[in-house]
Amino acid sequence: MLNVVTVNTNPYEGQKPGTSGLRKKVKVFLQKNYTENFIQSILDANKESLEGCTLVVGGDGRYLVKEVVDKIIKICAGNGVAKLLIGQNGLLSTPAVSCIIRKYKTLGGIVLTASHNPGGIDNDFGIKFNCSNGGPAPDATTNHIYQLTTSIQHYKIVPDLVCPVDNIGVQTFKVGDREFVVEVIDSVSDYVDYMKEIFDFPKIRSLLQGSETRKPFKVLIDSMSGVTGPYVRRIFVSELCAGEGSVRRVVPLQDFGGAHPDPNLTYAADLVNEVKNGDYDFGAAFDGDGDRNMIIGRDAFFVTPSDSLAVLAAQLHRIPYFARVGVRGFARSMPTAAAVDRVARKLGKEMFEVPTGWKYFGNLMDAGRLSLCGEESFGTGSDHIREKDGVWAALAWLSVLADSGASVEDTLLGHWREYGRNYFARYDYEECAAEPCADMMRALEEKITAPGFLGSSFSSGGRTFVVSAADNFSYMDPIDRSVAAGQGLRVVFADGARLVLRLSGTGSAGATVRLYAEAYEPAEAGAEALRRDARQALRPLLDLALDLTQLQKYTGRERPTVIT
Ligand code: G16
Repeated sequence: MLNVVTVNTNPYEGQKPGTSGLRKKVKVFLQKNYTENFIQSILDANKESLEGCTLVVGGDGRYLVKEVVDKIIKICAGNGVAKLLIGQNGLLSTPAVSCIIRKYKTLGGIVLTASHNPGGIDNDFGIKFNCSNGGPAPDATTNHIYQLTTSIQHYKIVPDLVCPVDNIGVQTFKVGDREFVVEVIDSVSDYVDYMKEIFDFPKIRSLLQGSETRKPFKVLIDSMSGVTGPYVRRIFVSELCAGEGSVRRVVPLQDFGGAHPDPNLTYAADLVNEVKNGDYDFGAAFDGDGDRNMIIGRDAFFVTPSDSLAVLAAQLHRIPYFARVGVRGFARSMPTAAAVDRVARKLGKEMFEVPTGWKYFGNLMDAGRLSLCGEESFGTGSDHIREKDGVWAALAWLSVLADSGASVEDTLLGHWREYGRNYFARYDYEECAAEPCADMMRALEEKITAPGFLGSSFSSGGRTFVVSAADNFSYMDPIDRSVAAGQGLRVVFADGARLVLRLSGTGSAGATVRLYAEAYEPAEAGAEALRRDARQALRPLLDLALDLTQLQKYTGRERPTVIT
């Protein structure tokens, strides 16, 4: 029989979950009791339902995942949890956690990831709690967890419990007079089974393989050494028979091979180059924990996440899941370009604009009002689970292309011809000094909310921009009426152009400033206007943004760290 030990501890400052869980440098998590405090606080926040419950545990394979899985097992055993479902070797993608929580109706899950942030001993780690709907905990829960971290005095643990997670199978332990079960599950199976229900795999397979009358459709799928590797191999190589040459970086590595596992044109540049220089019709990349995606077409034709969302919204009927369950509303995060809004209008669907953070979509989905949503930060997903889902997005695109027979580029051109084009760019200034950035936000908020700002006009690059709205975005959840205020400064212009400035909630050090710019070109503007280089099209707006925000002065940065 194993015994529960109560260990005295002291609170740490700063254990406040950000946009998506607690993300800090690995070395912060390595401090004595730091990780234990946070895990105990997650469990305490669920105190009422803990006795006899089941939780899902898994992570993206980065440095420290296995050690923290071990701590979670021991602390859960000490706190009356009845059962843990753990991915083999501690590996589960974020969408897979969501899928498994929902499938087995567990109390929730603990996800170990810092998502797209780099891994390794000198980089980032993260812990996130997902609720019984499979989605990231809402603000009320994360605030509660945070409150508990500020006063924690002890945690409960079963130090002598030894439970390896290398092999699939059930292990049962006697803890005091209770039974504690750990089931190590195949990381991939539940998720893949679900994808096979959602999509028509034989149809995608025949697209990829070609036929007597059609060339094979060649894909290159990049897991960026993150957790999606095993999922991608099982789906694209074993199920869709795309061939080993159609996948890359499919072995999860603790440090993602030293790369930044963020699927965008900067960090997935080698995929982009391979697709550009090779004979590929389609490319996709996913981030460390598998919830983000980037889609490119032949010659590395880039699909912005905002456009990807709009195209899928317009073509959801081509996906068996939606043909079966129907299509409800659409949603996007506030800084995401409004391309999908136009689709919603045309199809007569409800449209929601929420703050940045996938957690804001969950209530709408649970209430049956939201089918498809996305974010400019390379997140796309649907109500099939409660997380964004990278592999799902790639399969959704392939389903659309298999059904329409069009290329990626033609799909986009057709979409712009019908709806017009929302040019979009985001400038990130990473790890800046926090104080001047806070000053910058304050100064800009004062400026844009001052009397006279509304209606004022600015000239830039030969264009005139007239302010039609300006505020610090605030959102009231239509379901539970909770309010999230201070979600980003936005300036909207009369021609539909928009500027947004906010501080990231996922960085692990200093402040990361995000500047978003969007300009709308109507369909009537003609082919040339719809096919411009995005940065060129946005130049006047971006120059105006730098002037308005005084970004370079406050951050001391000449140029952004990343442009997407
Ligand atoms: C998380 C959230 C997303 C959010 C993104 C960026 O993504 O789940 O909803 O858009 O962070 O947030 P921020 O702009 O505050 O850095 P992930 O992929 O990191 O979990």
